[in-house]
Amino acid sequence: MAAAKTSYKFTFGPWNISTGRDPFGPEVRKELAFAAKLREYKKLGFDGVQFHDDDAVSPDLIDGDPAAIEKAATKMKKILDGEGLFCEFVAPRLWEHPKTIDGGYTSNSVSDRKYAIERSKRAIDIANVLGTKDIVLWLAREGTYIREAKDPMASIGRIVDAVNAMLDYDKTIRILGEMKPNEPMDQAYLPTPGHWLGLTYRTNEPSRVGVLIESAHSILAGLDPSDDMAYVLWHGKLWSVHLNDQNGLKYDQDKVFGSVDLRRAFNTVWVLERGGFNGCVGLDVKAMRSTKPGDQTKHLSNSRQMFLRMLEVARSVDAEKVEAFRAERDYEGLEMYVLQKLMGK
Ligand code: XUL
Ligand code: MN
Repeated sequence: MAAAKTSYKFTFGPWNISTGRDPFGPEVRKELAFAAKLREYKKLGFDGVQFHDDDAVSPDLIDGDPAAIEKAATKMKKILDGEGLFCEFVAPRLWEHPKTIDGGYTSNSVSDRKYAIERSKRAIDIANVLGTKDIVLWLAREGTYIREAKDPMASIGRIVDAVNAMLDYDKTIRILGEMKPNEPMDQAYLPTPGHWLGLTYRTNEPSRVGVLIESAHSILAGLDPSDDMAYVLWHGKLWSVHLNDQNGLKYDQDKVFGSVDLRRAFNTVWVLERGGFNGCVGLDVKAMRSTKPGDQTKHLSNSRQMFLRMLEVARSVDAEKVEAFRAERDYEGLEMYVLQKLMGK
């Protein structure tokens, strides 16, 4: 077991301060200016920012001249430096552009697949300017609404080809897959961290391909986030997490970490701590739609507070006691020990 960390670094993305727009209704809060969002980070106790490519560089520039992209990214880097923040990762947004309507890397259109790879290379350029080596791939539209729509074997090969193209383009970047079983697609390719993990070993440089696990995504797949995290930690490939919570198998809710299931949150923190997790603690959480503008960042500070509180609980667990319960096969006793801890005893 790796030594416990003394401190964790906290991150979130600008999309985590949102207007409340959902598929059924418009904005209920005004969009906060990007610079104003960045000013919130330190106040809320956060250290770093997660970017989509077009969060860092205006969407109008993203398909244009690479020199203009670099210039815009340089400006963003200065703003980050001014706020004392670092960039954790850059993720190419391959799910909103008309050329990604049928997926990016797995689109049936040759020219659209080419667009997805070119755009991913630009995301790497942006990451280099922002001073991070981590590229996150959420494979949002890499899947189908009906199984016959794409060749499922060719699609997996195309994802590997895209990852290899990125690894070749820059010999220092790392690629982290953030898998999700559904939404926006009915059926996603590589729906779980385990699926992605298997694929990492078939890329040209497995040591540079790892995993970001989001709690809600594991829950949506009917899996326990801490088991997914433990599995990937064992492989030395858990390089980031998106912690949040989720009420059952519904749409991706991005609720405050620990707000639905305290025991699941405890297990998550216990595994991260005992497994020597070394990445940032990302909190991919959303405010409730009914939240008033003045409260629109509370879900972020609350999630961070929940993590830190759970860390205290996890650190107060007596490992020898746990071993004694295990040795006696007294799982009822162990369960009560954990429940008492969660109730503050
Ligand atoms: C989607 C999701 C994204 C990624 C970044 O469910 O979690 O916010 O984290 O692209
Ligand atoms: Mn996420």
